[in-house]
Amino acid sequence: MQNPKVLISESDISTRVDELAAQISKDYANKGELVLIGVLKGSFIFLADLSRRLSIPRHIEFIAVSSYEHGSIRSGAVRLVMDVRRSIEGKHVLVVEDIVDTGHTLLYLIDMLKSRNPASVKTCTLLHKAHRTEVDVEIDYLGFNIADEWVVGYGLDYDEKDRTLPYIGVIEPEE
Ligand code: PRP
Ligand code: 7HP
Repeated sequence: MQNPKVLISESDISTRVDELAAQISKDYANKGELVLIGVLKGSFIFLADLSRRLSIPRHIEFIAVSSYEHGSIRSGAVRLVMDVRRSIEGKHVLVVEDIVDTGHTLLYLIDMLKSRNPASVKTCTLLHKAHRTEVDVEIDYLGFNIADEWVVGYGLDYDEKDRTLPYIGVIEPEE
């Protein structure tokens, strides 16, 4: 089988992750411990790389959600599947996503986390399909805007395949 076509190379990802980590480290300097919440599964590689490049105190948590689907169509409804393990009350929180597509997942998470009285909730995503986003969701730190194509690699999958590719590639989904 052919490998997906390179959209964003390994070195371009690395350069951008460096830049994001530098900006986040600057913005959160002297604000105490930052709680990074990775959204499973897709964010696991991005979160690992980003978190290791920060120069501020940080704590890692994971959360998992599931989108309700009718066939291949997502309804926009999101359900919590796995919660964080520690309270975020009074903490600065940064939600880390691999991709914002319709925006429903991130909007659900922001609302849910804000209801727990954290000091702040901000968002960081490696990729954003801005043309597909259906809701008003704030992205505070963005890696790359991309077109409406199905991307895989660096944590992202197509039917659980290609998550561990070192670059972001484009595939043609089968019907
Ligand atoms: C992907 C991605 C985001 C969500 C974005 O997760 O990791 O969490 O979709 O989509 P949205 O903006 O349209 O809500 P997915 O449900 O594919 O699960 P996975 O991360 O486990 O692959
Ligand atoms: C979710 C998702 N996962 C992998 N690749 C994409 O292009 C995606 N859009 N939304």
